[in-house]
Amino acid sequence: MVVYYSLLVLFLQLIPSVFCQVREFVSIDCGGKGDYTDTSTGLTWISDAGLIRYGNISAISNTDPDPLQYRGYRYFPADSKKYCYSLSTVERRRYIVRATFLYGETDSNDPYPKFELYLDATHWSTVTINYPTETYVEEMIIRATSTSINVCLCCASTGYPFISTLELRTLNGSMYTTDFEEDFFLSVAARVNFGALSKDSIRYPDDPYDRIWESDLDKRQNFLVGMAPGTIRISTTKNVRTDMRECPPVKVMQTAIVGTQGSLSYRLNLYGFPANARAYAYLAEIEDLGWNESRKFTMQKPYVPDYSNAVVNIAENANGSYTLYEPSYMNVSLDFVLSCSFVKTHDSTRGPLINAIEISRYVPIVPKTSGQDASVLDMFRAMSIQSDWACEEGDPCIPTQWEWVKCSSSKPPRITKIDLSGRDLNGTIPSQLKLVEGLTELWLNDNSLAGSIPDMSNLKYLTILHLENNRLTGQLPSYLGDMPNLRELYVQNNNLSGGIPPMLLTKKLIFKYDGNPGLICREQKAKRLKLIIGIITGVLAIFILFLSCPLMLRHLRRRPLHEESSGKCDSIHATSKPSKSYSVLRVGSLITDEGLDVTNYMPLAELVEATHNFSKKIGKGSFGPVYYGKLKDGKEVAVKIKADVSSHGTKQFENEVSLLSRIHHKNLVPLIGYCEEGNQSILVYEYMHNGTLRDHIHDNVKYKHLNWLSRLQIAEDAARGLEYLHSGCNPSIIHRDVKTTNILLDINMRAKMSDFGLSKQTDENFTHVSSVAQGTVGYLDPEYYATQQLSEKSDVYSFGVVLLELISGRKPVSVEDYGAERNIVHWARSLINKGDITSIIDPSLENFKIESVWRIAEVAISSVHPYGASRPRMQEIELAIQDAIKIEKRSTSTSTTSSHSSTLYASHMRSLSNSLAILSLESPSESVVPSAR
Ligand SMILES: *[C@@H]1O[C@H](CO)[C@@H](O)[C@H](O)[C@H]1NC(C)=O
Ligand SMILES: *[C@@H]1O[C@H](CO)[C@@H](O)[C@H](O)[C@H]1NC(C)=O
Ligand SMILES: *[C@@H]1O[C@H](CO)[C@@H](O)[C@H](O)[C@H]1NC(C)=O
Ligand SMILES: *[C@@H]1O[C@H](CO)[C@@H](O)[C@H](O)[C@H]1NC(C)=O
Ligand SMILES: *[C@@H]1O[C@H](CO)[C@@H](O)[C@H](O)[C@H]1NC(C)=O
Ligand SMILES: CC(=O)N[C@H]1CO[C@H](CO)[C@@H](O)[C@@H]1O
Repeated sequence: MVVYYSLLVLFLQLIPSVFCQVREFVSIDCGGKGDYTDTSTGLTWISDAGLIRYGNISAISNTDPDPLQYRGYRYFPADSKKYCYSLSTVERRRYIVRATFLYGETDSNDPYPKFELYLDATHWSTVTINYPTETYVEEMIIRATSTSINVCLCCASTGYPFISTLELRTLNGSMYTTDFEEDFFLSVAARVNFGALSKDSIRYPDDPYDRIWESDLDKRQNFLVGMAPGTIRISTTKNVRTDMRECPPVKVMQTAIVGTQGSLSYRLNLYGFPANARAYAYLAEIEDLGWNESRKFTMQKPYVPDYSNAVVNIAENANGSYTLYEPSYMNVSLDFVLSCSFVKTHDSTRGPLINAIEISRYVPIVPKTSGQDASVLDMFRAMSIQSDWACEEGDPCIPTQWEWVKCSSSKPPRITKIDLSGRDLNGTIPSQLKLVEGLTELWLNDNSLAGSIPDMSNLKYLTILHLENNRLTGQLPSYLGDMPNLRELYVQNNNLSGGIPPMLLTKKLIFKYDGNPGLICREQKAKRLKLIIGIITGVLAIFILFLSCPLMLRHLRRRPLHEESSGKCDSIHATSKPSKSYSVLRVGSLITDEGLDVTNYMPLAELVEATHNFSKKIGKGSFGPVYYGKLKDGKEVAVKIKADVSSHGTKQFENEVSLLSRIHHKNLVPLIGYCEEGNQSILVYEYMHNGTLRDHIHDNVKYKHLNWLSRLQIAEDAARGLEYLHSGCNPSIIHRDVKTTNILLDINMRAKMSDFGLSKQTDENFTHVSSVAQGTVGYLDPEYYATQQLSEKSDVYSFGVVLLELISGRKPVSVEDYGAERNIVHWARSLINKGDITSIIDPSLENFKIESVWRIAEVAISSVHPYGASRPRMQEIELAIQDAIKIEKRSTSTSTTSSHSSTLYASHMRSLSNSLAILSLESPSESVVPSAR
């Protein structure tokens, strides 16, 4: 039996080793030309040439040639197949599996690759190359589930799948044990060495397990954004004892950062989050404290109940200086932006200290295809090892099925169809076929199979069986007549002999058996039998019908109850399955006419009266002019007149009204009526007393200044409205024109989105940059503009611009404000990337928490990411805004936290923002602040 004949057989010896000793690694240079030793690490790299059948090699020319493994990569076709490397493992041992990707600068204008990475059947990551000169690293910590693992690439949505290196690192028996390892892998999201001496990361040989400890000086990472003043880097040359379970390298523990003014903070982005995580801090006292000194601190953020009140005293916890202490959370739920802060207790003389952290996301393990099914498939593969079909790699079913099998969607998947017609199979049909219990179709016709038909009597779902045109011998087994679901049985042109089981001739079944000289056909007998069986079956059927009648009646009676909840837009909860289809209402056919009667039809005369013959114009939307009106019942309304009727036609207008009248959400401006008379198409909306958000931000004459908390609340309302359009409506609605003039404020200053679900036509700022891409200058998603592909992420981009406007109080496009950069996105991005947030904050804002502004700035910058796929969803943005509101409200609410911690928090805030001379006036502890400075 040849199983995985093409696999690399790597013997990972179990060397009995001293703790933290060097172990054997597998380092594969994908697309590499030969084997070599990397002089900087001493690691031996092998070429993948003998390990994988498919893919081509691409060389990277214009990148610096070091290290060698990044001189080229292997790439695979962008087809429906998956391409896998198989690595030998020892079952239940723990490993680090690391795949890296460096695309390199290319001359072509093709989009950069985006594809999927799988570890066995578990989705590991979506690899998205945004920057071709950056090395993307995916690292998974696993406990091997069997004697080999597959790392598969597939499903390119742009470009083609490729890989630069694949590494397997054996861990010590108990390292990285978790309570969840039966069901979860750990995907490493951050492993940071604080106080690093250089920008280089630390790995083998300093780390005997070759974990990569990223330097906090690495500019790309922004680990120290939002750093508290007084933060210094310290290091020692003395040895640090690290012989605890996770065993970080001594070199990592010899450096640290210290908050000399009492607080320490950092933030980082955790890709793949929000999620549940395993989080470790690695701490060691590496300063020599005097007898009368102490270092005690607590973690203020993120707030984790049960942990945040615990006081850390490193030397005491570790029982001595220069000794590792590794407090950990085995299961903590973290957001995309991790913002940490530590503050010293008031009886402590030194500020907090951190040497390193490590955060990994729990990734649920998806079960592989049933092992017994896979073993049978392997037997078939072994019959024809040279052919392409037998060389398909990885799991037979996940993420894509092998070309010759079909699978059930159960967990684990089972094989339901094997199609090996005409594949040059010789040998006998494996007797283990009966193990494939879910099989419904088996096609083995037109091969050279010999021997007898094996026992398949337990395959109760088998409906189609093709064995014709082989060299099968022996009898036609009698169980074939008893298979309950068999509908098609072809055995012609074999060497079968003996009698035909009578049931086969009487059953309702397509049965072909000619061309078998030895088969004896007893048709006469069979016909009589058929009659008798027919009668018996008839009687039985009637009998069964009688029996089942009461049951059926009961069933029928119950049914209407299940059919009640049918989905209208307003009854669909926001968490319902996101719909794949989008409606911008240009696609009229998506919407039916039902629902027109929900919204009032209003005669033109009534509207003329309500608006005093359209005398008070209050605005101009993309739809047309808007007038103020007051209905007879006293209700104030905004009346929108459609400017250009001719180009649309009434059918479309009806469709729009029909859809709009079914959308109800407290953060969307409600439609209360419509009118269609003469050449006029008119929509009547609830009147929003406080005008547009734009007026409140940019028009200081008409309205009083909005403070930060009100801005946050407006942002939250608007985000909710948009989120509802994206995921609460079916079909999903893309707004296409999110901007501050389309965010309206009601009498209570609650924000509602307006102007959604309309065909956009006439707004002056509305750009007609191309025949398809439409939006307002300054808010228009550049990716949508470039690709013409509209998605919800285009709204996210525009909303990001709105958030930047809220922070800065500046307009989206302005030559005076931004100079050469011209727009708010470039301007804000470059400042925020430098860690300089104070320069973008609206100078008229007072009394705000810088942390809260940071939270919004971060989510705004990720929202205006050039690539839609990298932007957050509205739901994540909403969560970020809620976070910011929580932060903002913290000291103003009657505090539940202990008074000393809020004191320190306030002082921390003060020192952070002292360049703006901002201090939260509500802070209950003014008097304590100076002592902390
Ligand atoms: C790899 O190279 C071969 C021959 O040069 C070519 O036919 C094939 O299309 C290439 N494969 C990919 C994925 O580009
Ligand atoms: C972590 O905790 C959450 C909620 O308490 C639970 O649902 C989850 O199963 C736990 N484990 C992991 C690995 O996520
Ligand atoms: C600790 O004691 C030394 C003298 O032994 C003194 O100079 C120093 O100020 C003291 N530090 C504190 C924080 O009390
Ligand atoms: C702590 O260290 C001291 C010596 O430095 C030793 O005597 C003591 O047993 C240690 N305690 C523990 C709990 O390891
Ligand atoms: C058929 O089987 C024989 C031995 O049983 C083997 O030598 C031969 O290569 C096989 N033919 C094919 C096409 O696999
Ligand atoms: C296989 C192996 O090296 N196991 C070691 C892992 O680390 C523990 C200490 O925590 C040692 O006791 C084991 O021998």
